[in-house]
Amino acid sequence: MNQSLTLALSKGRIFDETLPLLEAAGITVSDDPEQSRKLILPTSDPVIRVVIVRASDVPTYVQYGAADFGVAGKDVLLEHGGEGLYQPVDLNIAKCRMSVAVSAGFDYASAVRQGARLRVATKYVNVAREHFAAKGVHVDLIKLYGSMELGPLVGLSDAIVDLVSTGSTLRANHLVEVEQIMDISSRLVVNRAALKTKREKLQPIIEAFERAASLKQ
Ligand code: PRT
Ligand code: MG
Repeated sequence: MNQSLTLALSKGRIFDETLPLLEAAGITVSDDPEQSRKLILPTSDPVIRVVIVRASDVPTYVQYGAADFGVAGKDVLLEHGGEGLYQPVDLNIAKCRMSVAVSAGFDYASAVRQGARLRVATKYVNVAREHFAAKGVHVDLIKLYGSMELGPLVGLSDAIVDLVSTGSTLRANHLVEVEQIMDISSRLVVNRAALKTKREKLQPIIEAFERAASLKQ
């Protein structure tokens, strides 16, 4: 039985914060994806390799079995839907929150109270739709792929739904966080078929990740 494993990671914070978890499982990656242009990185374990993909593509690679497992933010998983994915561990890494923000001068509370139709720009249309529907606020959602912070500044939208960690991006753009929707962290995602066919190789890694993550709480 082929027990080789492919792990999908995005470069940047997810790669950086997954390295210590891999080390806890006895696996090291010597290439740095920020330096190297390689998209497939070998590891110290000859049967385990890492593929570098866009953060929002991790669930797709794992869903179709092009990668056996991966690490993805809850934000990304909620938009993807999680189909075909087993999500055994909250890794407690790449933490932030999903929030609603508006321009410093915008009176969000009274706009919501008056039942005005709010224009909301976001990459996270599913989360945003559910959040405002639950509050009974009517919204026009404008899908963006990045730089959401610009939306209210140029009159594209009244509000944005985006990830916030330190708050410095909002401050630098004169935006104010008016609602926190949910806490975000990254999860381990495993292809459902691989979990069965490659359990022998996967299980110890999942357990090592679980132990290392529980120490991070
Ligand atoms: O950057 P790229 O377009 O390639 O993809 P991506 O933004 O999806 O990937 P990446 O690597 O930036 O983020 C991967 C995951 O990290 C996300 O899916 C989140 O789960 C998690 N994460 C944690 C964050 C942040 N913190 C974060 N601060 N993702 C993005 N941000 C951005 C945020 O969108 C905003 O523009 O950082 C800015 C806010 O940061 P502060 O510190 O100024 O508040
Ligand atoms: Mg980013």
